[in-house]
Amino acid sequence: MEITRNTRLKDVIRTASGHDTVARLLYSLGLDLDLITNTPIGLLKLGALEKLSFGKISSSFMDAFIRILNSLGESEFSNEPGQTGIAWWKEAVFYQVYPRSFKDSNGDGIGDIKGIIEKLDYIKDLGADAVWCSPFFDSPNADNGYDIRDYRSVMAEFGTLDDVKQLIKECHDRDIRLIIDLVMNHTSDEYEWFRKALCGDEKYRGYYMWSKKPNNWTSFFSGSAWKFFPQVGEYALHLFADKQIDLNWDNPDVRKEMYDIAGFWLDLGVDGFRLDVVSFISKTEGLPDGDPTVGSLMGFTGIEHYFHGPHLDEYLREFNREVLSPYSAYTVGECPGNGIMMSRMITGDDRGELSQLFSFDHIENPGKKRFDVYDFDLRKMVPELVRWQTEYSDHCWPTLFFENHDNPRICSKADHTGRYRVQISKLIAVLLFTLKGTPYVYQGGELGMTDYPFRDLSEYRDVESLNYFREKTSCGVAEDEAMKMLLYGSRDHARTPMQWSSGKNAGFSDSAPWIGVNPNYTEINAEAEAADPGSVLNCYRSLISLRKTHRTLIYGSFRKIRTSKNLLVYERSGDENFTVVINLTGRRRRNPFSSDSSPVFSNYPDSADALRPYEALIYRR
Ligand code: TEU
Ligand code: CA
Repeated sequence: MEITRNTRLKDVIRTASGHDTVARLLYSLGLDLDLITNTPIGLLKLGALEKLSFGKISSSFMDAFIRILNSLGESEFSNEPGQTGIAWWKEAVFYQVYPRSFKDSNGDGIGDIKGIIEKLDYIKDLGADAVWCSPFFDSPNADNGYDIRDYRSVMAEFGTLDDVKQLIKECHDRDIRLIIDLVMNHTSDEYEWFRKALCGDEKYRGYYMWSKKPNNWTSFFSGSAWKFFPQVGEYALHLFADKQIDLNWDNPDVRKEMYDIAGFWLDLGVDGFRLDVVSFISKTEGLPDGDPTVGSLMGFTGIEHYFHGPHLDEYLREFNREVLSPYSAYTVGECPGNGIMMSRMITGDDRGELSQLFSFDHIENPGKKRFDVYDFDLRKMVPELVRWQTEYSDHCWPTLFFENHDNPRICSKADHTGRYRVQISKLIAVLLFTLKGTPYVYQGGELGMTDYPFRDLSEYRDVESLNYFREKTSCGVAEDEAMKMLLYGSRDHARTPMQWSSGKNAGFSDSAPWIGVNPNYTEINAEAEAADPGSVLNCYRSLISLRKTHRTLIYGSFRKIRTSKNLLVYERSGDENFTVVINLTGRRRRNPFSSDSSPVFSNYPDSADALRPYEALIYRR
């Protein structure tokens, strides 16, 4: 179906690309898709949006928008219900390790592979079945290992290839699966391929994306996405730091290299991959300029040309056929900005692409971006969360996560006063382990670790934060205001050392860690929490075990029960029935179920008739 200004909105959102693009557009304006599905607005023609937007949507934006809608190809999808197949990764609880900040085994202040091995029993005791380990490959660390200099060797600071082989073995000895983090969209500028390209080697030049005249795309880490290399007199594309150069996936040799690399690690025994920004690998041919309005709404100019590029599905299918399926490897793709319907194309069980993906819209409130100074409102994430529970289709399986190494701590984000740290952390655990999908716990989330009280720019380490500060202040933002933005959005909050004990450096290392330890480690740490029955850690343990002993919490159907917007109430049904009642606010609310029966779980130590701030209850019938 060709989309024009005369297409009615309700027809636009019948296509996968139309649905997701309109939903994303509304989301960035702080609105919800229900606006179109549940009201006569759906009857309006696309062109009418221009007039209704009070100048927010320009005519050139509408042109770009229509072009995007029509360029996304494979659009129609069917809503056929199906049978959800079983798989180990649907039943597993994943635990994400960020090696640099997890455990230092040799006293140099930097976490390492041997440190992870030391703590595998801790991960096992938590109840996790699988580990996702962030990159440990050789890297100059422009972006903490997401800039890979050699895909087949290990960062010296982290250990050796033998250490990783040992890690694989020790995981498997404990029945823990291990997936590793493959960064296939870009390489370090210090990688052999790029160095050869700079020396004029034609073969390797073709591995990257060049231009004599850069387009207007911006980098995720501030400024232009192009860097000039005088050696060759041209600019190379880098969507991230200028030491992370984008690979040219349209070159079959590049794809072959990547499949070989994946095969190398699968031969060593890893169980699969988390694929870094894998949805960005295919870019619109000719690398045309991005639309400025789309750019300012999304925060990044050019994104419509690669967030689900023209050959993405084709390349993922090829990757799967060539290397993943022969090993039955599991994959979870990082797909920022990919909406629910297009995600079905990537993860549908009959599509032969990826097992699962991470999409991030629920992590930020509608209309907000990570560096905005605001308190995250849990209520506003509900429509998005519920949609992935009900509309993602029986042929797909959601991931469940609220934290990772790129986001501030959720308990701080939702309440910067810290007053309800314990309740919010446990509320999040209830969502992780009672919603449908595969839970991903990020290291320290199970302790209710918080954001770090950064005061000085010198305490930050992340290239994104440092560049952001420089960009903002050079554009006239006052320094203290820019500092406040970092305090709300920096990825470094998630990267402070894991708090193991109340001992020196939180038990992370014998010497000063590479980034500050949160001063609250004396109270918030694994050792103290293990001994406290009411701790966040013990809540995680008991909810994981609840989930494991009741398959209804894994495969049972999901139904949202309508109450007020301040509560999230849902049911998981199968052999049994679980009802989950969550107060999403910091105020007392009436409990619609209080007289029914007593809950099997509460995030408060005692019971009460009314729902207390952020109270979360699980009932079993
Ligand atoms: O992140 C990609 C990504 O788009 C974001 O999550 C990003 O960190 C930020 O939100 C942009 O505003 C992945 C990795 O998870 C991240 O650590 C890397 O820095 C990035 O790719 C580049 O490899
Ligand atoms: Ca170390």
